[in-house]
Amino acid sequence: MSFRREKYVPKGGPDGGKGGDGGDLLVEAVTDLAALRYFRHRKHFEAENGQRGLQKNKSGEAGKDLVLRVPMGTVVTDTATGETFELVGAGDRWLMANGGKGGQGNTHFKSSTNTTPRQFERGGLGQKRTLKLELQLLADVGLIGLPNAGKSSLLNALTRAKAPVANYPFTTLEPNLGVADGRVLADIPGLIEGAARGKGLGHAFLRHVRRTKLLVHCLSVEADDLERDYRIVRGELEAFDKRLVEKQELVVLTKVDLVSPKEVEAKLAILKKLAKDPVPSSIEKPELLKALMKRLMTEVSKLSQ
Ligand SMILES: Nc1nc2c(ncn2[C@@H]2O[C@H](COP(=O)(O)OP(=O)(O)O)[C@@H](O)[C@H]2O)c(=O)[nH]1
Ligand SMILES: [Mg+2]
Repeated sequence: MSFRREKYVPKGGPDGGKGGDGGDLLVEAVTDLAALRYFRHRKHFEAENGQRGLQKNKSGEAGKDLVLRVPMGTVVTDTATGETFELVGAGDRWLMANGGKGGQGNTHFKSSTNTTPRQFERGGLGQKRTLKLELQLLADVGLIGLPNAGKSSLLNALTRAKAPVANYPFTTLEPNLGVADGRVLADIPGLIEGAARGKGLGHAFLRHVRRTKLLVHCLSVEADDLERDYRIVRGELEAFDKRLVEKQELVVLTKVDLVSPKEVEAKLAILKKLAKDPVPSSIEKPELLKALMKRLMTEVSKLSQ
């Protein structure tokens, strides 16, 4: 509430402006798959308040919206209503909570019968919500294969992931993730790799390949018996869940820089008997990586339709 104060005018008219609206709170999906780390310690988030209405009938400034950035694949659940919001692709946005509306200043209440209104409106309260953020991996491509096949290296080479790489059979229980061309690639610890580590893996594994469209089966040129290795992994998949072997599979011959072109051809010939169009690859050969990437994207696009 405010009245004009001017020289020589004993009592000016009302000039209290409208209060600014409060900012809204939104969630937006980003490609940084580790973005949920920001929510580990901070639990309360508020968009900016609107500014007070001003004299001279000036409106207060609106509060800034707050955009919470979450990894693509995050499912937001309203814990009170159970309503869910899926953020599938980067850039997807949902309005989660409306900011309060700014209140009218006393100018608004001026009329011929009420020339000096003392009324004004209080600003509305913003919406409050309790939300649960959960990352449900939406890997488009899952890298599978025996330990040491070069899965993690390939993931790192194709994306900006930093999956641990070792020259001995080695695994982490959680899959490593990376994004390439807006597609999520997951280096999935093999069932065999995890079997020795006991329980827990099965569940994590299934959860992560649930939405996978394409399985990239990595086989190293170092393998003594490619056919045997191929069948071991296929067997494990099938034993785990029959639906997994029905997924589209792309066979990749890895580490081809380690052997002669002649040997690469011989090994590809073996793989051709097992799968359609096996692809040679090496993290040392950018041209092969490029071709592989192209092939991956073509296959995934086909499967997305
Ligand atoms: N020369 C060569 N070595 C590779 C290549 N890819 C992976 N490696 C090596 O193979 C070993 C196993 O790789 P890693 O990615 O950890 O295999 P994973 O167990 O299937 O994840 C590591 O020593 C890597 O450095 C490649 O294209 N060329
Ligand atoms: Mg690995």
